[in-house]
Amino acid sequence: MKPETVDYGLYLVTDRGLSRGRPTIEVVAAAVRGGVTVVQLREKGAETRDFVKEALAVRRLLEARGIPLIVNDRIDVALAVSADGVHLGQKDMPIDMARKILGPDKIIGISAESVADAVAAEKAGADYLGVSPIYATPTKTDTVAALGLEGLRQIREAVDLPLVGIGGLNAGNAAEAIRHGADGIAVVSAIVSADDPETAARELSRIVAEAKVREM
Ligand code: TZP
Ligand code: MG
Repeated sequence: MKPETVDYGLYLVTDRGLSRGRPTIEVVAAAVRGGVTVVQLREKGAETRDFVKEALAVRRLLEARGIPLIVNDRIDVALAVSADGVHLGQKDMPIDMARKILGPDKIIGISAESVADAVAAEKAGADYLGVSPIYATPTKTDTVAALGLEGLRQIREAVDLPLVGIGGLNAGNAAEAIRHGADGIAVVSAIVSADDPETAARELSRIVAEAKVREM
């Protein structure tokens, strides 16, 4: 999938520990039925063997539906399973090195925690940015202070790259993130921990689509 054709509207980030005992492949399948447009596999504690097995299964599921698979951190895993790209944080592999390894056609997403991060990532050739964190969240506590909607707005004004907001986003605040310049919202718990991930994804997808229409 060409990086420039991606719809970032509803970006699912997995977390098996928050999925209430449901296998990630099942949560992803439900989220896909509900309308997620990108899936990032984020398996912090997983053994490599488990991670590649799961990534292959998820890739098969997504490939058939034209939904891009992004792998968190692990460039090796992304290449091994022919994922569409990787998502890298500020302490992960630098973009220029990642690009050298991955080549021009893979998607490289970068977590931007400030305007300076965003500008640097754009200059270095990132394909999209995760603006992180919009709100404080128990899902990830080793973050900088929440950027808030104003922080998102400032990053929107500083770069042209697609932006996905992440951190504490849910059905109650997704629309305001879109209104403050996000092209999409990235969520973990709002989908993976939901009673019904399919219904949760469908609702978020509708909210994002409606907020985008109002932006146009
Ligand atoms: N990066 C910044 S915040 C975050 C990540 C992976 C976690 C977001 O989780 P949630 O449950 O959607 O708040
Ligand atoms: Mg990382």
